[in-house]
Amino acid sequence: MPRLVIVSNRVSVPDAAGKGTAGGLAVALREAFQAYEGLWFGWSGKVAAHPTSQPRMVDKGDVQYALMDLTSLDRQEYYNGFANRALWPTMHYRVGLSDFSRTDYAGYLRVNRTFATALAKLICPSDLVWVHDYHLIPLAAELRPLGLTNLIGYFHHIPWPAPEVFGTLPGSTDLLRAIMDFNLVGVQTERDADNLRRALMQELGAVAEKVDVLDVGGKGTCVKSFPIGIDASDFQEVAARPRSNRIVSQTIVGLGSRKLIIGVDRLDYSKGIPQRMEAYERFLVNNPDQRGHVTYLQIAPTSRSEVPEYDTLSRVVNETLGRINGSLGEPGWVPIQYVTSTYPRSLLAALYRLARVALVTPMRDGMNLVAKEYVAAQDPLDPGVLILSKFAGAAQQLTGALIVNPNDKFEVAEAIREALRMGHEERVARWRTMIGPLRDRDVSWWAAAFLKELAAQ
Ligand code: ADQ
Repeated sequence: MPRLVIVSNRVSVPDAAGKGTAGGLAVALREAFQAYEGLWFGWSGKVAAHPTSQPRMVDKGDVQYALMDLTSLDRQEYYNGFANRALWPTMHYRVGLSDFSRTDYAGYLRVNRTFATALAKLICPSDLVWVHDYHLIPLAAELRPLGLTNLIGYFHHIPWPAPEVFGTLPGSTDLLRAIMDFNLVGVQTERDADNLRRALMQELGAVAEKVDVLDVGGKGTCVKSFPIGIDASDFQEVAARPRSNRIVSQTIVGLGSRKLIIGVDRLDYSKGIPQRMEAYERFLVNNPDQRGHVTYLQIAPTSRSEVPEYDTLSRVVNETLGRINGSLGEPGWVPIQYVTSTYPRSLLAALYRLARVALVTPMRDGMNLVAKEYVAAQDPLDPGVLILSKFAGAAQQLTGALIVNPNDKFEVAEAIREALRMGHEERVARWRTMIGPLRDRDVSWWAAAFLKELAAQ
């Protein structure tokens, strides 16, 4: 069995109790290490005064962690700058928000080179290397000139946009060239795979050897979709445990006979939180008999607060929330409850299970794990209804959801009404179509499918 080397922007080192962070990627990657001995390389999350060329090594059982610190200039240019202010908006079709700066781009390439130089010293010839996400697109192109001939795979967790959209970003052709240094490129959906293949053909003149294998001047790469999953059985089990948590008990008491609608998202403009609040407002305006009978709980932990667009979003969300609660609320009833805390998985699972409806309405999303977690957390005998954006990768799989266009407030408002009125039989039937595929294509399936394909290249 070859050793597995995972490279991601952030590394999540388990704490003394063996627990790591709760984020989707961290959980997914820890799963990959169940089957392999390995090394996990990336940014420690720390900022140091001087650039580091040697990672700090931490040993935890079968997995070794190699942690690089960044300087504050690196963090500003590579992470907050090119990755989060130029690539992230472009990949999410928000060309107007994309702020390209040549200095940030140079910083992005510099950090990728520093990572490659440090990583190359740790890699053995038989290692399988698996690189994650848009922060590290040039990594293989930096590793190859250092003599690495290993199989190197890349998984892109966010959408790959249409070529016309990606092509608006300066540097996009160089990034496409860099993609060709990976042996396997995994994306979330067939739509993303098609977009990337078309960009490679149009911009680099790539020739399709087979449907998913492209060649540019003798260099071949395979582009395929591997929809990421969750640990569905574990989520089901955690959600079914008796609820002893204070927050859950308080939520139950606070709800009384009201139905709960839930939204759980990082505070990010791709998630469509203000638009969702306005759709809920439209629902309350159109259905005055429902006022006082529903509560919408939006959980939205702050993210990327150093990026100005996220500050603006936070302000817009607070204003929208205040306006709706002020104009439609009544003494004893607040239409929208809003919290920004991060919660443990068990608490999130219990809240999902309490909710009759989940509103998962991103404007664009690679996959969206919250949609999958909500379905897995439901009581099989009395499941809730998922309202899901057609622009989330998850919509390709969760076809039992009420699929909506998040840009259309009236359509989302109508879906909320339909979800709240949906009969028991239909709720169970819809849920059953989703839970089977969720369990079959869970996170272990995802990691194993990608690594099997990589090893076969
Ligand atoms: P994200 O954009 O972060 O992930 P998502 O897939 O929904 O989006 O994953 C978020 C994770 O964070 C979920 O596991 C959720 O439970 C957790 N989370 C959210 N709010 C939380 C809170 N308040 N407390 C604790 N945990 C919370 C990116 C892409 C997605 C893709 C994933 C994985 O943008 O499209 O699905 O990577 O590939």
